[in-house]
Amino acid sequence: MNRHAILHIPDTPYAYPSGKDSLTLRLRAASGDKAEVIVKYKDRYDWTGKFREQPMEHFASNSLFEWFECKVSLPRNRYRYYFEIRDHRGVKLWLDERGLKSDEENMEAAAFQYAYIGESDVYRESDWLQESVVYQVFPDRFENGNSENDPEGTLKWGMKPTAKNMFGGDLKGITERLDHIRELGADLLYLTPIFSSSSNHKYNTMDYYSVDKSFGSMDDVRELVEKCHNLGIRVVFDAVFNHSGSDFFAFRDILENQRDSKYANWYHLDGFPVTTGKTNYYTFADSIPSMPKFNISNPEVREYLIEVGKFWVREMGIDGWRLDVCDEVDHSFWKDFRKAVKSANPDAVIIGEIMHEASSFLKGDELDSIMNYPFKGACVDFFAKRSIDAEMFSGILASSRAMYMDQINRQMWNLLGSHDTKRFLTEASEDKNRLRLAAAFQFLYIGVPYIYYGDEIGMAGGKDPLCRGCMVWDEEKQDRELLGFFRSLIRIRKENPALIRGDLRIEFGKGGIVAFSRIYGNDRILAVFNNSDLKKRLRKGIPSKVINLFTGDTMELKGSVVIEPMSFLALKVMED
Ligand code: ARE
Ligand code: CA
Repeated sequence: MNRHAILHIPDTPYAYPSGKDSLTLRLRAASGDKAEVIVKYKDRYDWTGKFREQPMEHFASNSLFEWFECKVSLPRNRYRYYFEIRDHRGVKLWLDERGLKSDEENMEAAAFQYAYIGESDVYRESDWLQESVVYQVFPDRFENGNSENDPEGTLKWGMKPTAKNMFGGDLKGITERLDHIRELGADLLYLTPIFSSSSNHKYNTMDYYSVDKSFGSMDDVRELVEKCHNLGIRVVFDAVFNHSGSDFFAFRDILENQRDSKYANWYHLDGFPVTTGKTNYYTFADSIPSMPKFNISNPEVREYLIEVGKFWVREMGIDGWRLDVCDEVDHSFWKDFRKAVKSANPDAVIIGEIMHEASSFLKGDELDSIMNYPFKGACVDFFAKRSIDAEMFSGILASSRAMYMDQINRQMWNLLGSHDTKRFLTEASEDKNRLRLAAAFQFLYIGVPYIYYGDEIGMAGGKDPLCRGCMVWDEEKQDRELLGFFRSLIRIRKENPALIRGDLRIEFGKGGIVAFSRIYGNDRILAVFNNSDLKKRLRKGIPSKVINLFTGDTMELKGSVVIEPMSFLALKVMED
């Protein structure tokens, strides 16, 4: 047995409450050991009774590790537990607080302890978030619903986007086009920033309390949110709290009053005189003069931004925030922010923009989810570029799942692209089969599927700013078949709770084939993807009778299933 690989920590994500009455436990071992693991547990104050036993299930694996998981439950929710690990050669070891042991003697003393599950510490997952399908809109490029508010120099709809040009898109436009989103079936509208700001993307906020006049008025915001809610669509806005615009009142005051400014401590200044020319202050990325970074450790700044966070939730009824550059802002701020937003609306959700591993933000007391860029990266490399194989692909996703609580895995915003990346179709050299396969994967996998406006009708576009083209509304120029395909994906997801709430079990990951099951109670859906140019036959984990969720056909399978090149199957298991 590879002892070095064995890991358990009595803390998230290796031990965490799955509800107020149950504890989820995980253990990591070496994947080559094909281990079997049993958890033995009892009440921490039970000195004489026997330990109960529960086998752990295989949960995820990559080329190095395999993770096991199970849920245990006891009346008083105070646990003492240890693990019995057996490898495929029959070697047995026991793991407790002191490490690995080769006998099972005197296990009371040094067993792990999870002393108590405090109800208020239990992470409250968001059912509605898990059920959602996200649709991201970049407001300047979706629809121009009111030409009277167009900014100076507005270009003709559909011209080539550059870093600075504007196309007159606005909130009225989005409101007018909600039927497109509704008919598609998406029901969580995420807008990149809409507050007053000089740029086309509006990530340099000038005023957090007003909507940019080229996007509309506060009444337009109210109308949009209300219409969305009437249609069953929730709305998430973008909060840019890492930095402000250089024309935000506090920074302007510094530029004017320098040392005497009462806002000097609102930013990270290198010295005086502060100038936007030399950018002698900390900015977003490197020396972007229009984006001075806030000193969020300053209580005044905190209070200001937290009020902003509450205001739009409480007064304008938005359903949550997407937090820009989330990983460059203090954890303690997000903890306070979470409390404030949830006090304004306990159902509001908080999504971080973190492009990498984010477990330190996702323990339950800061974010509810992130934009899952590692998922996007894996899908681009596997489906679009074919630069990684099926083993690597499923390994990347497995290590990611192992980092987060199950509740969080069900809430991840699984995107294929955004306003910051090349569009998926462009990554895939405009091969729509690759996009279809990746989209099907996205909708059958665990987590919240996410559509970047226009991907559903076949828009292409290179890296920022080319990925921010004007939405194509001329039906003749839209790929209507692709749109139909996206609609079916959404419908199938909505009709099958296993796809939303089900656990994920990987069945196979080799030779261009990835197969997994989504399991929810007695329901199982088997999803198989053939990302190769050869017809393949899968024999592992094949049930005897299934319904194809796309065609509605019942199929009797005799121990194997054939998958055409570059295609997938979504099969509801009728008989195993
Ligand atoms: C401009 C250029 C970009 C350049 C960027 C940074 O156009 O090509 O990458 O500057 O130098 C907004 C605008 C952008 C504009 C930027 C600055 O939308 O068009 O980009 O302002 O004027 C990192 C951060 C991540 C951030 C990206 C852009 O970690 O938080 O960079 N994303 C958010 C928004 C953006 C927004 C801002 C932040 C600023 O979603 O739209 O930009 O408010 C690797 C790294 C990532 C890195 C990424 C950059 O993957 O691992 O950490 O993300 O590259 O693409
Ligand atoms: Ca307009």
